[in-house]
Amino acid sequence: MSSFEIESLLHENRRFAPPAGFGEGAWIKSLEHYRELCARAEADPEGFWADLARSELHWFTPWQQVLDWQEPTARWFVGGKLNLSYNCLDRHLQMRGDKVAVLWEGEPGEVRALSYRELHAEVCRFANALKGLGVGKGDVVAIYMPLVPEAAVAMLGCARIGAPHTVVFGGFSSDALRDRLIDARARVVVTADGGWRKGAIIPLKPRVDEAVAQAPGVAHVICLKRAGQQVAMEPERDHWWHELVASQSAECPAEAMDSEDLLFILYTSGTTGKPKGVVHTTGGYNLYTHITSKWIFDLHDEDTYWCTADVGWITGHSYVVYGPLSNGATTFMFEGAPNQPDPGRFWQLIEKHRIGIFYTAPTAIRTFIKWGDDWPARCDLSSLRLLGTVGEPINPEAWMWYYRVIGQERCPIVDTWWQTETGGIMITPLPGATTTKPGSATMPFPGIVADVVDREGNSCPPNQGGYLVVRRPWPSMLRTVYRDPERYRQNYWSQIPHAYFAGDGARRDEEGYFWVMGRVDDVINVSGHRLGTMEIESALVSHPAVAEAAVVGRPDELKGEAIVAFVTVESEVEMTPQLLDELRAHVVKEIGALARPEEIRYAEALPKTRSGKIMRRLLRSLASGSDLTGDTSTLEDRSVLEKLREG
Ligand code: 6R9
Repeated sequence: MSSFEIESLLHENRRFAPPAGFGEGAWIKSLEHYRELCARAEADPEGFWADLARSELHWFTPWQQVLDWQEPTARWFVGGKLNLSYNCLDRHLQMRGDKVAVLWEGEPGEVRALSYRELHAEVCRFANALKGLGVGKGDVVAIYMPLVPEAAVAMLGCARIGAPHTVVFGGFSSDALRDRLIDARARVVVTADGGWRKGAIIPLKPRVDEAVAQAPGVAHVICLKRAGQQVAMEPERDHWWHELVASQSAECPAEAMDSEDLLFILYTSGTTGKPKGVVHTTGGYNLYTHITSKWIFDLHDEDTYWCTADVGWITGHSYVVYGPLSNGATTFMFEGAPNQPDPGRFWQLIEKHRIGIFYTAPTAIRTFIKWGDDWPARCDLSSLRLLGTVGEPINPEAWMWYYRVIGQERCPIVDTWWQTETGGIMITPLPGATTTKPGSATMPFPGIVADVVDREGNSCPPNQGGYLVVRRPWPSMLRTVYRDPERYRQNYWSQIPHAYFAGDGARRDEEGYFWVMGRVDDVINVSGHRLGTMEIESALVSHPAVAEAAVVGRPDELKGEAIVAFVTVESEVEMTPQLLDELRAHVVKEIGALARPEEIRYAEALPKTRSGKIMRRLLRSLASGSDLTGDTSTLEDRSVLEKLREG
């Protein structure tokens, strides 16, 4: 964020109280109610979470200990047994068997509605099919699918039999998929013949074939027929979903899982070249995603709720699938792009399906602004009663547009700050209780002890920027980095004494509102997608022509940040426009289209200190076209700056 933006945020003083009457029908009714919950959690944190776990979830066996905390290792609801798929399905059958659980629209326009009874049956059939392939408790299943109901079926099917899943976003390349299959030691991959995106078909199965050829641990591939594509099927290894489930029973008992059994691994970018496998376990994750869904989105039985995230991201896990279904809500999924066939598609979907709660990303909102007010104006948005955002800081003007044009000044906005690692929303308004300020995620969820601190861990005074931390363990916190406990400790629990280090910069204003500024590490946020600069650098240098690469983010009006890469090439290589295209394509192949550099600049050398460190601060200034302020005296060779400035 530029100093100009920080300056303007400091002067943001518009505020919006919850709409009159909203609190009466809401789960959390007022600021006093919120404060009571916080006070209760403060006085007795374990009692607070235990009461909720008892009243909100079904347990096969109660726990013996609420929390076992040996920094940095947390175990929640120790000894308790439960099943997330049971809490999302079975317990609703009696009261809500015929209620729609998953409502879905494909990009070409077909609609499907699965009731809780139907979803339960599908999940059981799929779970039995997995068992038939020899998958049992602890066997990792990778899911690489379009956004179709079967993606949720596959996740819930895994949870039902205790097979941890690792969902890989369908936009990742076969190389990225392969790396994750190997790291997670996946035994099975669930995919589809393709999925629709922007009027074209994404070739998922061919990418799986490539990846699995280099991931020998994968014994089976299950392929859903979705796009009617011709795909190669490897005998023995590959199975059509519909053939596999056809003969399966629609009953499959939910395994009693230990509260701390591994539920899923989700890979996310960090400060090294290798994505890390964030580990979430069963009990705490179920509780926290359940209660945050309920209180923040104020879910009631008559609501149709739409979170636009893909299940390949944590938002899709927690707030498309598990949180809403645990609450017995109707969750809507849309497979396609917001401008397919025209830029009005989202608003048409809201009108058609009478969506009440809508949760999306600031980058999407900025794109809608660009497309113009006319598209939403043509649709009836009167069903909306609550709006949310996630993924990156929202600039106040985008917030105001969302409030005015989409919410028609009637709907509260919840700006929710959280991460793959936190499992659920951490800092957020509660719609019936919190007065919001555009650009602020406001205050911590009850029971969450967040703070803004300096390097030593001292709280910063109001309006002074610092590091965002969490001081106490919470139920859905990541438990470790898969097969790398040292990286877990190092990354999250050793930067600031006795606190979870989020990697974000923030400040708190005089009223205690949090203003999240963005990453303080080598992670950039492109259209709400997290990417490590090191990952992209590794991809670039894996190309034979590239000698060195440094990647930085440049502020971008639509995407938040855009990727700018600086490279030097091997001495015998000549840089040409073709080679630049090839390098871009190479990054897409290594990681996926979401990592394609917006711009690649090259020179004979990169700016380095005398000790050989690349001066990223200078590269960031170059990338954004701003003046090279600050100290350049440690720079080894000043002339390289001039060459890179021209691009
Ligand atoms: C849920 C999700 C996490 C990073 C996080 C921060 C940024 C997310 C935000 C936000 C400001 C918000 N972020 N929500 N920044 N305001 N409301 O996005 O997870 O993909 O792991 O990204 O996203 O920088 O550290 P993930």
